[in-house]
Amino acid sequence: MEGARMMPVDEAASLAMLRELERKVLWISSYMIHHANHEVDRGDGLKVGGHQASSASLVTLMTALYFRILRPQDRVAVKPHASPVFHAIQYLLGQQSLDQLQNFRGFGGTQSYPSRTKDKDDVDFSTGSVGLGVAVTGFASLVQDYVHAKGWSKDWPKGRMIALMGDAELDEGNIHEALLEYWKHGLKNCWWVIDYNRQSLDSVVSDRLFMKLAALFENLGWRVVLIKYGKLLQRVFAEAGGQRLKEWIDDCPNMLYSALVFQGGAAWRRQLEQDLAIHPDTLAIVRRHDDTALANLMTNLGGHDLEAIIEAFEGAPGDQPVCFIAYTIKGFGLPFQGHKDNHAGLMTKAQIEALRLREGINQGEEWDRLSGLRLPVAQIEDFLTRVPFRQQGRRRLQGARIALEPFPKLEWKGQLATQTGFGRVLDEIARVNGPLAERIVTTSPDVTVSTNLGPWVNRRGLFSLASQEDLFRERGLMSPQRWALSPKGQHVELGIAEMNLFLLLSALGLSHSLFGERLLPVGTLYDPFICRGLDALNYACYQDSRFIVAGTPSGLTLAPEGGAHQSISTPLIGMAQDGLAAFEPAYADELAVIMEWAFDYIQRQAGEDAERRWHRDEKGGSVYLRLSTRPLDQPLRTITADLRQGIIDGGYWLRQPEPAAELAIVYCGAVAPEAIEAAGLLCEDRRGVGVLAVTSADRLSAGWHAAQRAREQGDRGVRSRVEELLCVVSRDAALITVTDGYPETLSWLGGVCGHRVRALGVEHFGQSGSIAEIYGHYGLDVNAILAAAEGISGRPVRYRFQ
Ligand SMILES: Cc1ncc(C[n+]2csc(CCOP(=O)(O)OP(=O)(O)O)c2C)c(N)n1
Ligand SMILES: [Mg+2]
Repeated sequence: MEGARMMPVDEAASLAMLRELERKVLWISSYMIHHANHEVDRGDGLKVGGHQASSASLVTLMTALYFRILRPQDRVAVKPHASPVFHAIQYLLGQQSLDQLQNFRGFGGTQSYPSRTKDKDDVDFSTGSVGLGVAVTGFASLVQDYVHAKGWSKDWPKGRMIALMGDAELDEGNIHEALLEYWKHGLKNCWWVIDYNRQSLDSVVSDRLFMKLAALFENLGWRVVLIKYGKLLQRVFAEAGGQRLKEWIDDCPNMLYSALVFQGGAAWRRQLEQDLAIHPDTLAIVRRHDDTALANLMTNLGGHDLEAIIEAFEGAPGDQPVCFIAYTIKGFGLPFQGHKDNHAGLMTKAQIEALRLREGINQGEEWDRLSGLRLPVAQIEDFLTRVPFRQQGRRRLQGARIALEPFPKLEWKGQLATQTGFGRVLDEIARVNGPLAERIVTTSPDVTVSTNLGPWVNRRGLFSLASQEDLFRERGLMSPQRWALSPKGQHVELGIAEMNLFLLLSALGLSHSLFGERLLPVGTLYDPFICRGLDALNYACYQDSRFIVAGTPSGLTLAPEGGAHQSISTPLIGMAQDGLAAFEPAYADELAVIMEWAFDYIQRQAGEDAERRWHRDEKGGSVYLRLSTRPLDQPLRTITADLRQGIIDGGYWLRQPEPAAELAIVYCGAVAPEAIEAAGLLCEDRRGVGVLAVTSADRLSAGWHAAQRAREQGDRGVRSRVEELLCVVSRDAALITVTDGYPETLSWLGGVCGHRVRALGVEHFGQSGSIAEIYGHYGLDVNAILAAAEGISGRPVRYRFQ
């Protein structure tokens, strides 16, 4: 019989210790939240919240994991609202400071949601936007497989990538997209532990739907482990009449169960007496328990029972991803447990006092790491120092910098599109086959060939843990694509889901930190679909993941391929996205310069204080290249050091304006020919019209803002690139800006030195046709530029068509 089995002494002692720690974690996390809301005067009288109920839900599971199950190589994404639990555990392990706890949700303190970049302790994956932290774990596991398949990461064993997730997170579509992708790649070392409290933010989660989700996991190769009942209940179920009680619980609607949890022992008794009146054996069980014991029994769900949890974790298979569905009670152990509206609930002062007394914590000892624990301090400390998870201290690894030399020097002749240039640079890197080529990993959501990654893939192969020859090739059938799959391959082909692209990039771009091996990830997608994956892109940047992403083709230049896919807003996304340097070159030689710089930039690492310097370049980041399929005549020129710097800083004069010129044309990207031709025509009746090539509106504007800030802080000599560029334009002159994107990408240039501006760009989209037709239709052609010149100067222009 279950209950009669004797437990080894060590195991019993370990469980007793964990039970004490569980109480302590609940106390500290609750007190952290309470303190932030009641004790800290933030001057604005606002409560900062803290999601006590949501936090309490995971206390037992996290106690079992962190103090017993986890190893240093395991990486965890902790549910956003369990942040206090995570930090409390770190504190007990001696890896978090008291002042950080006391400043929960405050400026510079522990973050509301675990954050790799802002928290000072050891957060593996940021969470916050629900679904993303969960899904990144599976991709991290695939990256781990990749790194090990290459024979790297020898000093760091494979770990489990774990998500501690809310049940409502399964409503997010990105989770389901990820599950399909994992299946294709043979995911293994991944655990998703679902905090199945059957509550979301607003309401109660549907139980019947959830069991369908469990079937979905199984269908996709996961082992599903239910952690449904605790040991108390399991023992009672084995007694006479116990099965009836189990049936009663299984049939109990979530709403009723939640209400009874909230109401407590007497309510349980009333309900059970009524429902089980004709089952004397079962009633006897109920009557044997007093109100407190009855409430304990009836809320003894698996997710709050250390023994049941440990049994499940320790018995999990090693060769499959595992989904644990842990039944829990939102707010367990707190006064609002089970209440359907408890998500944002905060404990009152009286309630926290009652909790303090219940946990045996003396006044004034609220923050003591070990106060209120009923085991000898030395024994607890000894246990804590031996917790396997903490044996490596802070687990932030570093990957050595990858040398870029020799970076290919290509000659660019004739007509070329930037997308073609992009493919050629990668192809040449692959051909040269140096350390750079070895560390690049490419990926694309089903647009590998159409974004020009084909030549790279032909040379480097597709990644898969299992080898598979290219059948077409084996049979001698003609195809430009050689798509053999093997563990040596360096391209990860994804299905069409841009969320997955950015989540995979996010994981690849953290490989140095998670696995100690630096990768240089390059992803491609059609530019408009950046919006489809935007939250995951933002998430990747927030985690300080490092990668290059090429959005191509972009803008109206997609012309005949489909009006629906013309991207307009992406240049603004590139500018506004923190952690992402955006470029939109017109020519292949510019792109080559940018790519070389980008492979260095994504590897830079500087401390947070570097942020305070006026230019943040030393800090590094990710890079976005907005490219086009429009072939342009390439300039025949040598890239001088000055030109190189201009391209990187975001712009240079293609043709310097004469001092008295009344006009300059500023262009960005594939509209270069229109800008140049219009300038040529305008020069017939206007003196020395300048042409400014913008390769990065993002970096020009960032540099400008930074320089202004630096000057305001006393660094008066600082001048940004864009200020240097525009100061040569007479103050009376006007700027005509033109770009194949939203006009405000460049219109701000007028603010730099006070020039009048006419900003041309795309405000409407959707027609397909030739580029000439579409540029004409939407006002981006030569004639539109001439019309703008006429409009802004008030004088007719000779060559303008009416
Ligand atoms: C993408 C996104 N949408 C909405 C929210 C706001 N939000 C925060 S938690 C939450 C629901 C949480 O439910 P669950 O995942 O079950 O966690 P629990 O608190 O019940 O453990 C919502 C809607 C969010 N953080 N991210
Ligand atoms: Mg929930």
